[in-house]
Amino acid sequence: MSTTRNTIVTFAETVDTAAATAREIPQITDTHPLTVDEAYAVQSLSVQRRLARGERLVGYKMGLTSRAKMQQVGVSEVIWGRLTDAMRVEEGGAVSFARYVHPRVEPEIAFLMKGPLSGAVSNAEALAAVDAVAPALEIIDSRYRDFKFALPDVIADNSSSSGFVVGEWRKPDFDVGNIGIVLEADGRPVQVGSSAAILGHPIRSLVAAARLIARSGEGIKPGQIILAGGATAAHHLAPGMAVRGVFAGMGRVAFTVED
Ligand code: OOG
Ligand code: MG
Repeated sequence: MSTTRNTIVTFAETVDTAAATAREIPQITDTHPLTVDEAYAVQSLSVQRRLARGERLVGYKMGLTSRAKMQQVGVSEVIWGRLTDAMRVEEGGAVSFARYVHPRVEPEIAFLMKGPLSGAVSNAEALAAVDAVAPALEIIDSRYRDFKFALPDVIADNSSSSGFVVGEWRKPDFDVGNIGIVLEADGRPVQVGSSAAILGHPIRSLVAAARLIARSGEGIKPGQIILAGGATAAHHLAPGMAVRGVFAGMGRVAFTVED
C-alpha cells in the first residue's frame, strides 16, 4: 500500500489533534504501513499546523539515544522531533496533568547553539557550534494507546515531544561526557544514570541530529535548543508530583505537576 500526499495530510491532522486535545489514538501502522521518510513527512506537516496556530520552532529533540530508552519502548533506532516555544516549561514551574494522555519525564542534556550545524560534522565541529549546555527534563507523552508504537508511529507523533524544562545554562568549558544524574519524584530517587548513556557521549547525539535533520531539508540554527535524549528510562508523572533532576557539577532542574 503506498501512501498518498492526502493520506500524509490526514495522519498529520490526526496526531496533531490527539496532542492538542490529549486524546489517545490507535497506532497508524495497525492499519497503514508507513516508511520512515513518510513518517517524518507526517511529523513535519503536524508541526506546521502548530506553527500555523502561532507556535514558534525553537529547536529539536533527539530520542532513543540510550539503551535504557530503547528497551523501555521496544524501538532501537535513533529518532528526532521538533520543539516549539509552547512546549517549554519554566524552570521551577508547573504543568497540568490534564493536558497529557499518559506523560512521563526523563533527564536529558540540552545544548544551546551559537552556530549552524547541518549534515556530516565531527564531534569537534559540533562542540564548536555549542554556546551553552544545561541540565534538562523532557516531558514525553505518546498519543498512542498504552504508550505502544512502532518506529514510524512514534516519528509521526513528533517523537512523543510534549514539554521540556531547561536549568541554568553554562559555557561548555567542561566535559558533559560523564555527568552523574539522579531523577527524583517527590524527593525520592526514581532513576539514576550518567550522561555517558547517551550514545557514549551527548555530543554524539548532536552530531546525529545534524546528520538526520539535514535529511529532511532542515538545519540546526543559532539560538536553537537541542535535547540529546533521555539518559535513563522515563518515569510516569502523576498529579501532585514534584520532579527534580540533579546533575553532578551542572545543577538542578525541577517542575511540579498539577491536576
Ligand atoms: C520516544 C521519544 C524518546 C528520548 O529521549 O529517548 C525520547 C518515547 O520514548 O516515547 O524522547
Ligand atoms: Mg527524550
